[in-house]
Parts: sequence; structure tokens; C-alpha cells
Amino acid sequence: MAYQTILVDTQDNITTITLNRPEVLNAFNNEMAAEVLAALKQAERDSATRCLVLTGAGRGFCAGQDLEVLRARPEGVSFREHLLRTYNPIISRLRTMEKPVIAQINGAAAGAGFGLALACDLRYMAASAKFRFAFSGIGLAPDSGTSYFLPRLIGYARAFELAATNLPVAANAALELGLVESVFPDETLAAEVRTIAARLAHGPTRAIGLLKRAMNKSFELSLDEALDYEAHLQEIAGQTADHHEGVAAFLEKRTPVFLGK
Ligand code: T3D
Repeated sequence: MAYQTILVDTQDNITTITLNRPEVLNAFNNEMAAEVLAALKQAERDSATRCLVLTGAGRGFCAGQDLEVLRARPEGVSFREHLLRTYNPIISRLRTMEKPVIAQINGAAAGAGFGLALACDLRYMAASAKFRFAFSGIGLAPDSGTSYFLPRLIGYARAFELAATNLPVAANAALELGLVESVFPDETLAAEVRTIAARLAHGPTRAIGLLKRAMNKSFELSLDEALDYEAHLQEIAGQTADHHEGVAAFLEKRTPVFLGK
């Protein structure tokens, strides 16, 4: 499929989606939201994709909603309807997709762009990049999952402070807060993420998908329910070729070759 606002590239079982409106730090217009959603659906379906990386072209990761587009929106257009059509399906798809998703945060991530990064399973950040909540900066309430992910990642008070003050969060502060897994020098970010993505892309994709499902669901379960759900998922994982390969490789003292099946 030919996209106008994003680049999509699959190599060595890693699909990279690059947001590509660099003149506005990859802020979202409607076309980009539709294209990101289409690319996510495609990556989910495509068995060649076993790890997904999201990043931005140029010096930004994603500045959230394009504010010129927002200002030009006809009077009376519902914010709720807009979110239900654009950001909400993107954020939920990132969480339900049973493949590992990495945010390669090459530059500023703000508003819905911050939400996009938070919805990924893992976040790696360039040393010069920053987060900005942004919603409160323009008199809006949080969206794109930011009110859900932030307190879960860093606790209520820190999330509240970051959101209500709208102060920028530099990469090292983000690392200290637990918002990102690692910070890398700008020049080596892509290579470092590639190494991590390659390891994930050659892992037991079904089992990784199931562990993602289990961990996401755990927030709404009691221990007994979680144990029961684990047993249910293990029934599925136990039938996979990768499970059999993993056991065989261990006993034969060799490196397993997982095929994602
Ligand atoms: O219904 C709905 O749509 C509601 C949904 C809302 C979702 C949201 O995401 S709301 C939040 C929208 N985003 C923002 O408010 C963020 C605004 N941008 C910033 O705060 C800063 O630009 C950044 C923190 C992202 C980066 O700061 P900095 O200093 O590195 O860059 P800059 O100089 O501010 O921006 C560079 C250019 O990008 C500049 O254009 P210029 O002067 O070079 O021509 C700037 O205007 C443009 N830009 C940045 N963000 C946006 C943008 N243009 C349009 N929309 C933006 N969001």
C-alpha cells in the first residue's frame, strides 16, 4: 500500500513505521492517523512482522495533533467523535497486537505523540529527545491513553505533576522516572533499537504475544483470576512449534531457532 504521511519498511522480521511529516515534528493530521492505523493492522496480519518499531522522521518523534489542522476544523465537529475515529483505535491496537512494539523516540514526543510512545511495550529514547504532556498547555484534557498509562508507569502524583505543569521531561529525567527503558546517544539510538528488535523478532512470537496479553490483563484481575488466565494461555503456548523447538534445543544443547509459529 502506498502511504503519503508514513514510511513502512520490513526487514529481517522487523517492521518499522516512520511518521513522516517532519516539517511539523510529525504531528498528526487525519490522513496520518488513518495511515498509521492501516499500517498497524497490516503489521498485525503479516507473519513476516515479528517486532514493530515506531519512530519519527527528522528531529521529532511526534508532536501530537497538528494544531493548524485543529484550528481549521469546522465549528461543531465533535472532539469525542474525532478521537473515536483516530487516536483511540491506534492506541488500543498497539496494546492488543500480539507482537512486541517498540517506540524509538528520536525527538520530541508531545500530546497524542506522547500517548503513542506510552502505548508501546518498550521505549528507547535519544539523549536529546524530550516528552511534553502538551494537553494542559492548550487547555485540553488528556487523551490517547495518557491518563491511563502515565499513573500506571510512574504513580499518581508524578503523573499528575507532569500533566498539570506541562513541564518538558528531558531524556535522563524520563529514564529516572521509569518512562523509558534506556537512553542512547542520538547517533546510536537506531542501531541500539535494531539490536533489541532483532532479538525480539527472532524470539517465540506467539509466546511473546501471549505474555503481552497476560500482562495487560493482569491489571484488572485478582491473583486467582490471573493464575487461571495463565493456565489458559499456557494451554495455547504449549501447542506451538516454538515451544517444542525451545525444549528440543535446550536438551540438545543448541540455540533454538524460533519461527514464530
Ligand atoms: O480532537 C482532537 O484532535 C483532540 C486531540 C488532541 C491530541 C493532541 O495531541 S493535543 C496536543 C497537541 N500538541 C501540542 O500541543 C504540542 C505542541 N508542540 C510543542 O509543544 C513543541 O513544539 C514540542 C514540545 C513538540 C517541540 O518543541 P521544540 O522547541 O523542539 O520545537 P518547536 O520549535 O516548538 O516546533 C518546531 C516546529 O514544529 C514549529 O514550526 P516552525 O516554527 O518551525 O514553522 C512548530 O510550530 C511546529 N509544531 C510543533 N508542534 C506542532 C507543530 N505544528 C503543528 N502542530 C503541532 N502539534
